[in-house]
This record gives sequence, C-alpha cells and structure tokens, in this order.
Amino acid sequence: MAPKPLPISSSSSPLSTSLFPFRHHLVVNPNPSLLKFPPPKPTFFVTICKFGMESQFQTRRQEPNPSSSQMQSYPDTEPEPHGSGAAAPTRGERFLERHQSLSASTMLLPESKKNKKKKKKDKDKVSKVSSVLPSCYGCGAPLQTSETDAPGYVDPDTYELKKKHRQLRTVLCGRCRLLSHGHMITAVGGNGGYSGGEQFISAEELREKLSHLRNEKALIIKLVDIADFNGSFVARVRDLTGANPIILVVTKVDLLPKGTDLNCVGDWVVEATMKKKLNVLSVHLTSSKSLVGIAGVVSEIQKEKKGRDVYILGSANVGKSAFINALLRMLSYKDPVAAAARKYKPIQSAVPGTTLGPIQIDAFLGGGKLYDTPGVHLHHRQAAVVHAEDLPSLAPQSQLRGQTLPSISNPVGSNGLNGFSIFWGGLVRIDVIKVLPETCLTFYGPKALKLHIVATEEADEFYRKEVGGLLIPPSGKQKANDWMGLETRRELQIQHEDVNWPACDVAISGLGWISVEPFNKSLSTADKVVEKIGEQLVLAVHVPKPVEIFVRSPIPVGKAGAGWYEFRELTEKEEGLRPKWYF
Ligand SMILES: Nc1nc2c(ncn2[C@@H]2O[C@H](COP(=O)(O)OP(=O)(O)OP(=O)(O)O)[C@@H](O)[C@H]2O)c(=O)[nH]1
Ligand SMILES: [Mg+2]
Repeated sequence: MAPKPLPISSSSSPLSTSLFPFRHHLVVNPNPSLLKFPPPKPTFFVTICKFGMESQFQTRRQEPNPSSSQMQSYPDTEPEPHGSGAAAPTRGERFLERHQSLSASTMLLPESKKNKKKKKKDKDKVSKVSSVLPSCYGCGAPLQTSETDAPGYVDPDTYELKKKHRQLRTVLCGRCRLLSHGHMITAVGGNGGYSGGEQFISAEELREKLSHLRNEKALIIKLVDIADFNGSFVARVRDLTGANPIILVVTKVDLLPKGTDLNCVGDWVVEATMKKKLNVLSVHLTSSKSLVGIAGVVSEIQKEKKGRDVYILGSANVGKSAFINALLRMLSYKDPVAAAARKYKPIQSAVPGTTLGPIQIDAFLGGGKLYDTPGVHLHHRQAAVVHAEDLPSLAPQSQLRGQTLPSISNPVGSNGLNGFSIFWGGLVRIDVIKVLPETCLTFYGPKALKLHIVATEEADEFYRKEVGGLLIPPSGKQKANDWMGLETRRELQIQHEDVNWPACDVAISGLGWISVEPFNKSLSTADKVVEKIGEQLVLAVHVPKPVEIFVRSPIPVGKAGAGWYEFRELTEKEEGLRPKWYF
C-alpha cells in the first residue's frame, strides 16, 4: 500500500509557545569570594591554554533576570541536565574554539608595545575579560588583519575598534562583504576549481574536525541538493555522526520542473536513502527560497533536539547557509533568540566554498546551539574541475526545464539517435551506440549548458575545435587550452522493463541528470512497444576524469513523472522502518 505523505499544514504549525521552553542556565560559582563584588555585567571569563593544545575555558554568564518578561512568557519547564549548563562549554563550543585557535593566532597583527604593557597590567586583575577567538560571522573564517585578499580580512583600525568595544562577533570580513553584494569569489584568490583554495575542506578533513560528534549527543541535519542528489550525498556520514539522530533535508525543490508532484519525489528520495542504507528520522523536501518544508523541519528539530546542539552538514553549495537563514526566519516568528540571530547570519553564495569555518549561532531559546559548517568538497563533482569563473554557470538559478533530444529543432533520421553524439556544454559527451528509434534523452541541468548533436564519427574533431567556443564551460579558448578534456569514458548497458517508465537516469555528479526514455509515446505504437521490451540500450558517457557517473532509478519530475511513478507495495515491517517524508 502506498504510504501516505504527511504534508505539514499551517494549522499544525510547530511554532506554538509550548515548544520553546525556557530553561535555566545554572551557574556554578567556583570562587565564592567573587560574590563580594557588585553584580557583574554579562561577561565571558575565558582562559585559553597554549596555541595548538585543546583550549580549556570556563564561561560564566549572568543569570537572566527572573522577573523579566521573557522569563514569564517562556516558563521553566525543563531543567538543564547536570554539567551542561552555561558554565560548562559544550563539545561543540570546544570544537569551535579549537578550530579557531589553530588558525587565527598567527594571522592577527603583531601586538604593539603599548598593547603589551596594557596586557601586563591587566594580568594582575582578578578577572580577564576575553572571548573565544573571533571569526567572521558570515563565513566562519578566523579574523585577520594581514592578508587583504584572504578570507577573514578586516582592516586593522576596524579590528581594534571592534575589539575595544567587544564587538568582534559582529564583524563581516572583506570577502563576505563582496559576496553579499553579489560578487562571485572562491575561497582563496582564484586559481579555480577546488584545488585552488587552501581553505577548501575535504571530506576527510571535515571528518577529523567533527570527530567529536561521534561521542557527543547532537542532532544532525544532513542536506542534499535535489538537483544533484547523488553527487551531493556525502557518503559514510555515520562515520562522522556516530549513532546521533539524522534528519535528511533535501534542498532546492523549487528548482524541480513545473508540475512535479512532491509526494512522488518524497517517495523516490526515501527509496534512494534506504538503498544507501542510511537510517534517518525523517525526510524533508525544502526550499530556502520559497520556504516550502521549512516549518516541518523546525517542528522536527523542536521535537528531537532535547537540549542538544544542532549541526547542519552537507557538501559544498547544497544550500546549508541559505537553509540556516530560512530556519532562523521561520524560528524568529516565535523565538526572540532566533530573531536576534538573524542580524548576523551566515553568508550564502552561488560558488562552493562560501562557508570556511564552523559558525556557531544562538538560535534556540531552549538552549543548544546551531552550527553552520563548511561544505565538504567532493572530488567527483564537476565543480572540482571547472575554472573558478565558470562555477556560477554550474548552479541552476531557476526552475529546471528538461531539454529533449531528438526534437523538432534537432531532428534525426529514421534510426533515431543511433550513431549520434550529444555534447552537454563542454563537460559531458554521450555517444548513442544502440537505442530504439523511439528513444529520447531528456537533459536536466543548468541553462548555461547548451546541447549540441553531431555524428559520432565527427565528434572528436568537433570537440577539439569547439571546446571553449561553442562548447562551454570551460569558457574562453585560453582556459580551454589548459583543459584536460573528457578523459573518462563509461559504457552503460541499460535494461528496460516497463514501457511506462523511463529506463533510468544517468546522473552526472555536480551537474544534473539525463532521463533515458526508451519509447517516446508519440513515436511508438503499442505493438512495437511490446515487441521491444527487454532490449538493451547502450550509451557511452564521457566526462572529465574525476567526475562520477551514476545510473539510478528515474526521478519522477514534471507532470509526466507524476503519471508514470508508482508507489511500491510495502510490507508491514518496511512501513515501520521507513522514514516518513514531509514538505
Ligand atoms: N533555488 C534555490 N537556490 C538555493 C536554495 N538554497 C540555496 N540556494 C542557492 O544555492 C547556492 C549555495 O547556497 P549556500 O547556502 O551558500 O550553500 P552552502 O551549502 O552553505 O555552501 P558552502 O558554504 O560553500 O558549503 C546559493 O546561490 C543559494 O542562493 C533553494 O532552496 N532554492
Ligand atoms: Mg555556507
């Protein structure tokens, strides 16, 4: 029986006040003599041990005034568990500080003599007021005053002024300022591609940086981009998260073609996730642009958070920072802490590598922090090989529209696509070796990539001549000269069994997918169809060397997808184990 989708209606909005319990932050005063002092202003007391070693710090915050109106409207319903109050930094906070202390100390300007003297004087004081090493709130890169073009740069005067007023948490670095004005800049001054940036983070590095998560109680939100589902699905995520619960959030569903039924896509996503053997609490189809599905995620977070930190994980450019902005926006209707956090929210941009360090956000009145994390750069995505200037052209900006071949403007002979090669920009070539005369290929991906069809015997010569010209990206002849070409060739043998379904999707990591439809209804008759069931189709797909090709079951998009998609019969056991999807 088909599982019933559970769309979140506004009437079942999760944002009722009762879901935002205020919780006491119990402060243990380790030094009773401090009690003799007049009541302190809200402060942090931080002692950071030597650079390179794990930082030890204690934080002490002034108790919120019990008579405040905030306190009244959010009664204390759930006491803080022992040892996790404000006085004890969470592992997440330690992770943040460790990350920042490793990279920031060397980048700040050498201290002036005057400052050194002042520091010595301050040493004698009972308390030393400091904060965790500061980073840019937009990208998480440690603040620095020495390298103008590098992430985290702030001019020295601003740095000193903000430091003096203890406002370093409100500083946006130079790179983020440009990004927020629509400039496209990769992480570190642009050699292009992932390899150019020292600050890009590989899956292995992120695993190491977040290794504490395995031993911590955290809630994980794993993001996957629907336009690049297989390419953006970070593998072995359990190594990173241990047994912590995972909510799967599928982003950018607003990009799916017109007429798409999200119930069908939800079921398809659950099937694909089960195949990857990833156990998740629930699946959410979302758009940070239209806010579809965001309320459902808020509801799930409130239900499952239980005072824990919440980590947003995923590969580069899946929309983590945009999702956090949407989440804060939704939370802020009821949660003043989230509303305040919106003032200093993470920066999002079309180029991968926007977020460079973990960003801690105070987003929940009930305790626990929200963490934006740097995206994992997967070597098998197209973005890993194109020049930095071409990166924006890989990101679809508006609703996808499939381009089908053959078409009226690209007619072929009576033998259909057989013997033809199709170029998708300069990044993909498909040689059609054996298909039915009625076979169609539909390409879903960024508009910037155009389709060109030539006879296979002319394809090598055509590519040599046209790459960087007609076939872009790579754009520009100069860049095309450094281009390594389409070195990987994979021959796909495709079996088709159901006349009503496309045979499969061929997904190109970091780009999009091609739906292989063996029988175009307008070109075939019912008799012919029955005769040809079971015949094999053969395609050869060429891509740049590291780029991965996935053959997957076809995603049901557009009106047609809703027509042919069938919900699988489930056993009772399967129904119990399967996560539900929401949008
Ligand atoms: N259409 C659409 N675009 C989105 C959505 N979410 C994010 N984007 C776009 O995707 C691009 C990447 O978004 P970011 O939020 O910067 O992605 P990220 O995962 O934080 O990227 P890194 O920080 O580089 O790891 C931006 O151009 C966003 O505008 C969405 O729901 N719909
Ligand atoms: Mg980001």
